[in-house]
This record gives sequence, C-alpha cells and structure tokens, in this order.
Amino acid sequence: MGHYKSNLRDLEFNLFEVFRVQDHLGTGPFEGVDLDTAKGVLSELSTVCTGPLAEHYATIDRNPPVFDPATFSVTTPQELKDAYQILWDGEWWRLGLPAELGGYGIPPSVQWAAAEMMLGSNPAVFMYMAGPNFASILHANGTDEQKHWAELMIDRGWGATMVLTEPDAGSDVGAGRTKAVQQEDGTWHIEGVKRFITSAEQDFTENIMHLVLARPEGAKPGTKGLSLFLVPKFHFDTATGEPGERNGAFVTNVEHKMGLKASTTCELTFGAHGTPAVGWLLGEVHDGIAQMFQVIEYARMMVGTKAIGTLSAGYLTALEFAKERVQGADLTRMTDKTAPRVTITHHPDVRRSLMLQKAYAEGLRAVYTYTATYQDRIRLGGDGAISTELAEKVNDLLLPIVKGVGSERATEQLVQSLQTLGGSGFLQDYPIEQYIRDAKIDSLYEGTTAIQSQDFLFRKIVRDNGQALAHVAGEVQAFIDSDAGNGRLKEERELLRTALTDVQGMLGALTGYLYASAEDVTNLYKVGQHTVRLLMAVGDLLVGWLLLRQATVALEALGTDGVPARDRAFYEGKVGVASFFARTVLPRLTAEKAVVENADNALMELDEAAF
Ligand code: ST9
Ligand code: FAD
Repeated sequence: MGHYKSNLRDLEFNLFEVFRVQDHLGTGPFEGVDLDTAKGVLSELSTVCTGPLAEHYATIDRNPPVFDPATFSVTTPQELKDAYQILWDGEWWRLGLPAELGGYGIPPSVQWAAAEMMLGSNPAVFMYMAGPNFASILHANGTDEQKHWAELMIDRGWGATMVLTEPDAGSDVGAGRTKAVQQEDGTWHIEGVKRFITSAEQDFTENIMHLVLARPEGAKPGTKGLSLFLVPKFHFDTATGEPGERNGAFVTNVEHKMGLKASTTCELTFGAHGTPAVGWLLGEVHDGIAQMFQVIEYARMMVGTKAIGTLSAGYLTALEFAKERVQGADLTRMTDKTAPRVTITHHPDVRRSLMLQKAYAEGLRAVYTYTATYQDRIRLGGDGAISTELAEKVNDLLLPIVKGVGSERATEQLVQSLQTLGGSGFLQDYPIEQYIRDAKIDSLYEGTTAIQSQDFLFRKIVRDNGQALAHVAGEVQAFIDSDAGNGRLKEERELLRTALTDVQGMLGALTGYLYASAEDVTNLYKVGQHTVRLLMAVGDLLVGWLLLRQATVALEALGTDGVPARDRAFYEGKVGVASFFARTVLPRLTAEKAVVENADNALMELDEAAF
C-alpha cells in the first residue's frame, strides 16, 4: 500500500534479545506493561506505518501546504490531514507521555522503536504531533495554572512549536534579538521575527502553542539572557481551553524546500501586525535556555531516529530491488558471453554496498536503542548497576552521536541505496530520491553536525571530566576482553580493540591541543578542525561494538536446536554484517587517528582569498 518497509524483526531483536528491555517491564514506572503489550504495540504500529500512514507520503511531497500571505494562513492537502488523523485517532502520541498526563508507561526504548516506524513512514506527520509531547514540558516546568494549560493542550489536541531561530541567530541562538516587554498584568509582549519554525501554521488543530525564546528588556546578552514564553496562536479560556481572539503571532512566510515539504517551515512574526503577541513566562522563572534544552534533547533524539528510520527503509528498498534486478553475468564468468545473466545481488560490488547500508542501518538502530536504555534507567531511578546521575550523563553523551552520526551516515548511505537501483533510483517511481531529500535536513536542524561535535567534545567529554565516556569505553573494553562469540569473533574483537585504542588516541591528541591552548590559544583551531572527525569515529566504534554484541547473541541463538529457517538467515546476517564492518570499516580509524595526531594550523593560516 505504501512506500515504507519496517524492520520489526530487528527492532524486536534489539529490544528483547540484545538489550533485554523486558527485564524492567512490569516494574516501577513500567508496571502496567509486559512483554506481550510491548510487542503488540510495535506490531500494530508496523501495520499502520507500512499501510495507511505511508500511503500518501509522495502525494503530500508533490502537493505541499500552500501559504496565503493575505490571511497569514496555510492550507494543507487532505491527504496530510488524513494521515495526521490516523496517528491522532490511534492515540499513538500517548506513547511519549508520562503516566500523570495519560501515558501508558511504555519505556523510552520501546517508544523510540515505535517512533522510528512513524518517522520512517511519514516524518512530517509525526512532527505535527508535537502538541502532547511539548505539553509535558509545560507540565514539568509550569506554574499550577500552566500545568492545567498543558492538560488542555493534550485534551483539545493542540499543535506546538519550538521557536529559537532568527535570521541572525541560527547555531548562535544567543544572538537572538526577539524581545519581551513585561506588562502590568504580568503577561509579556513579544516583539521580533523568528524563522524556519516547524509546524508554526497548519489548518487541522484548534490552536497552536508556541514555545518561544525571547530576551526580556534589560536581560543579559547570550543564551543565558533568554527566557521561554508560551505564546498561543489563539487566546483561550484558561479554564476550558475554548479558543477566543487571535493572538499577535502571525506566520508571514512559508519556505520552499528541498525536502520534507509536507512540514511547514515558517517565518513567525510577533507583534508587528496590529495585535500584540502576548506571552506567559514558563514557570514564572527566567531560565529559558535550560528549559528549551529539555525540548531540544527530545528533538535531537527524534531527528537521529528519523534519519536512521529513513536509512533502514532505503536499505530495504534497495535490497528488494537488487534481489529482482537481473543484469550481467557472474564475475567469474565475465568473459563467457553466453553465461546466464544473474540478479545484481551476485555482484561483489553490489553486495559490498548493500552490506555497508545494512551495517549502518542496523548498527545505528542499535546505537539509538542503546541510548534509549539509559533513558529507561533514568525513568527507573537507576537500576542497581548504575545511578540515575550517571545514566543521565551517558544519555547526554550519546545524544550527539545519535543525532550527528545518525544523520550524516543516513545521508551518505541513502545515496548508496539509490545507487543500488541504478538509473531507476533517480526516478520518482521509487521512494529513495524523496528519502534523500527528506533526510538531508537531519544533519542541519536541531544543531548542525559541527555543533553536535563541539557539544560532544567540549560539554559531554571535557566538562564531564570523561565520566560518561569512561563508562561507555569500559563496556566496550569488557566486551573486547570477554570470550564473546565462542571463538568465532576473536579476530573481530581484536579489530575492535585497535579501534578503541585509535579513538582514545584521537581524544588524547585533541585534549593535548586543548591544554596547549592555555599557552597558545591558536591550538584551539586544531581541536576545531577535528571535532567532527572524532564524533564520526566514535560513531563507527559504537556501531562496530554493537554489531558485534548482536553477533554474539545471534551465534548463541544459532547454537540452539530448532531455529526456524527465517530466523537462521536473520542471525547469520547479524554475524556476517558485524564481521564485515569490523574488517572493512574499523581499520580506517587508524588513519583518522594519524590525521588528528598530525594536526597543524596550515588551514587556518591560509588567506581566505586562497580558498
Ligand atoms: C529546530 C527544530 O531546529 C527542528 C524540528 C523539530 C520538530 C520538533 C517536532 C517534535 C515532534 C514530537 C512528536 C512527538 C510524538 C510522540 C510519539 C512518541 C512515540 N544539553 O554551551 P553554552 C544549555 S529548533 C543541555 O554556553 P552558548 C545549558 O543550559 C532549533 N543543555 O551555549 C547551558 O548552560 P550551562 C535548534 C545545554 O554558547 C546553556 O545552554 N537549534 C546543552 O550560549 C548555555 O550553554 C539548535 O539546536 C546540551 N547539550 O550557545 C541550536 N548545550 O552550561 C544549535 C547547552 O550553565 N546551537 N545547553 O549548563 C547550539 O546548540 C549551540 O551550541 C548553543 C550555544 C546555542 C547551545
Ligand atoms: P548557521 O548557524 O549560519 O550555520 C551555517 C554553517 O556554519 C553550518 O555548516 C554550521 O555548521 C556552521 N557553523 C556555524 N557556527 C559554527 C561554529 N560555531 N562552529 C563551527 N561551525 C559553525 N529552528 C527553530 O527554532 N525551530 C524550528 O522548528 C526549526 N525548524 C527548522 C526546519 C527546517 C526545515 C530548517 C531548515 C531549519 C529549522 N530550524 C528551526 C532552524 C535550524 O535549527 C537552523 O537552521 C540550524 O540550527 C542552523 O542554523 P543556520 O541555518 O542559521 O545556519
């Protein structure tokens, strides 16, 4: 029915065979959920995502929402409204809510598996569903009255946005000029222009709650001077939520984009069209950037998961095509012009490319699931093995990997998925060209890859004194030193050992430059040239490690009696892909380390005119 292919088998393998999420089901915050419920949610959602939700993915790309500048309004296609209704009526948004707001008590690890399928099937539609999720931020940070508004947002199905970016304040959020002027009644008037705001206008929810960063008059410069204001599209009866007068936050443009066209990307102008844009300070405290980062952390995980879900769908599309497409003879008979033609899966180069796509799709899925298991532990309040505090740090450490590496590898490997289809991949008969267009944004919004890499090194490693990193590295080391794989994975574990040493070497060189910057500040440039390299290298290390962890689980399963043929192929694939990645990708980290160790500042000394 639709374009989307889910990988339910692999999602379940990660959750229930590798990370054994079920061990925490039925306890504490997950009391109401058992293994059957969790599997039931995923399997029902897989049917929705491969079926009706996916059906009009291409239609809404070709007929995106239309903006009317005269009325500051947007008309969305009926197919988009229908798809949104499928998710809304199915109450799939409840998966992300805490129990006190009507959530089901599903652990984050299972939620993200669910999110992967929705995001792979119809990402723009998922993103319109931010209302309940953002309401939970109001609920966690708001005054008693604002907590009630959060409930109204959920009960009445409002949309919601996160509003940071301005024409001169993108990565540098602290450069924002939108100001907030306090009124005698305690409300604030917001004045300024924000741009690129996702879902700031549509025509299928009763109201939209904008979560806006603005600077109160007289507040200090930078991010620390920003406060978070709640600015509804329509004023509303604070008891019932019934919408009233239009508030003065108007969408004044909707961008024309490369992809993700069904998602409105809006210029949002406050207080410039005859009506003041009235806002309420969240929680009545000036702590805007920290509050907004609660939203951003969720959104960064979402963006990485979106990219990885799209990569998985791209890979499965390429694989299906390759199994059918007959072209050329087997390489061993290339000189025999009468040799039978074979499907392209017989060609070593096609196999190489497919296996690399599989490695990143499945390896990165394991990375986001691994990350989500720390979110489970945070909900559990620690799990005996590690404290909540450490679980929070590890989650923080891994978010830029999920977001930064997930998006970069997805873009890169989706191009390979298209390549597998030859010229056909370039056509709109297949979804991959749209996957590439729709996924490219993932390395840009919610902080570009450069920003993720700086967050990773400066905040998540250096400022943390390497605590979270040491925990993860300790897990990798313990795996290397174990006899996992019953002797089958000995060589791969040695390759992983070298990869870990290489990453540690890169980190050692970078921290060396960092300390040397106390003497000569230009040493910081050497760090800045290589933060993305480090981020990507750690991503490869984690992908390699988790694929090997999966392979050990697979080998164990293969060693038991009566493995069904379908499962046998699945498990053999796990061993094959782990070994392939260890042998063909991990050795490259040695060269990456050498590049970092030999860093100089020639690049920075070159005159701009020479570029
Ligand atoms: C965007 C939106 O791009 C894209 C689309 C989103 C759509 C959302 C849809 C959601 C759908 C939901 C559906 C749910 C359905 C549910 C179904 C469930 C199954 N961690 O380093 P400093 C804070 S939005 C935490 O000095 P600078 C911290 O408070 C636009 N906090 O920064 C810190 O203070 P302290 C996104 C952090 O130099 C303070 O900031 N734009 C972190 O002042 C200052 O830190 C961007 O992302 C962190 N990692 O500013 C901007 N980092 O240190 C990217 C900072 O005291 N730029 N804080 O703790 C940056 O991130 C910059 O680095 C910067 C720099 C702005 C932070
Ligand atoms: P810039 O910050 O100007 O960056 C340009 C280039 O310079 C990038 O390659 C970047 O990596 C690099 N760069 C910049 N600063 C540094 C640095 N210090 N070190 C190294 N490299 C650097 N924003 C919202 O607030 N809400 C939304 O809902 C939202 N949705 C979006 C939807 C779409 C489709 C798009 C395109 C954007 C959206 N954004 C949203 C904005 C998005 O978060 C920003 O585009 C993003 O943060 C980058 O900012 P910028 O575009 O101004 O690029």
